[in-house]
Amino acid sequence: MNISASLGSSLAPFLQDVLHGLSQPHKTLPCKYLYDQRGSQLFDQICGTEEYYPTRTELQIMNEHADSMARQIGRQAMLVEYGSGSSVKTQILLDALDAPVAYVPVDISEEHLLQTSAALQANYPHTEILPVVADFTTPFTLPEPAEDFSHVALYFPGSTIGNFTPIAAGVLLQNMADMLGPQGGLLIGIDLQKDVAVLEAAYNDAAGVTAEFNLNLLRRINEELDADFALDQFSHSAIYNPNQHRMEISLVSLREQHASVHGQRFHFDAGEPILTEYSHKYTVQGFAAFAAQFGFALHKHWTDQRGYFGVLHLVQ
Ligand code: AVI
Repeated sequence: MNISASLGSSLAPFLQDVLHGLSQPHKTLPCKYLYDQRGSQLFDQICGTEEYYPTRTELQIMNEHADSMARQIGRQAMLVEYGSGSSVKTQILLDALDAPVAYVPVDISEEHLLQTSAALQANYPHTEILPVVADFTTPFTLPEPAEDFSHVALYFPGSTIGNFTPIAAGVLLQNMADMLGPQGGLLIGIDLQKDVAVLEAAYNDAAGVTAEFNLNLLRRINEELDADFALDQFSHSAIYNPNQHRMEISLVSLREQHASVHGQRFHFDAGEPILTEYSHKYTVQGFAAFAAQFGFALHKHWTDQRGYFGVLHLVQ
């Protein structure tokens, strides 16, 4: 990969973010870069591990309560989904909704988005599928469906909000509130606080898939940013911080060492962590109180029997 040729193109922000993150007193790398093609495959594998409960629990909640959710959302909505991926959970919702006018999947990965959208349009001929290639963390314009719709229903599943810092989550909720307007609603999946052993097992699966997912970030930096991290000299760590109610996921340097990224040399102490991801865990009432700061009111929520995961409908 020719870095100089790529500067000024889409690689430049990645390089800048990596150099910036590794220059901080507490080294950090933005978690959005975990999801290259290999990282996305590994994340899908994580979802299938015995220990990682969120995906299957949320799916179970959707299967059980989609009719009730659809009633709360109401008729003739324009359903917008952030970070739609392969839209699996959305199809459960689309099947339950009463005359949805349009479905707008929003994702940064164009190829995957367009493929999924074409397949969905064939399955839902009466709902206009209007894909938008965008980074939903910054404001973007919604498309206009051909038919009139009564309101926008925003769907944000997967507890992806948990990977944002509280400040970034607040910015996102404010952008959502601005986009939704007074009639709109937000259906959001959040991972709930629970036994620490359950949480830590979910991010330290026995097969080592989460560790590989985390280390893949260094492999990606080596490959794309002309870096020389010794992958076997960093180890995966995922620990629950009970004060901040979050999993803190990092790569820990196994010895004192150096690594260069695009000609810039970084020093690592033995045991020094590079923070790669937060995964915040909430209570339903705690999240509702947080969202209330941005004009949202909790309308209804659904959870599983163990109370592991919540899907909340919040209205403006
Ligand atoms: C995508 N996100 C909600 C996952 C989570 O649980 O925070 C990412 C993940 N990281 C390691 N395992 C899963």
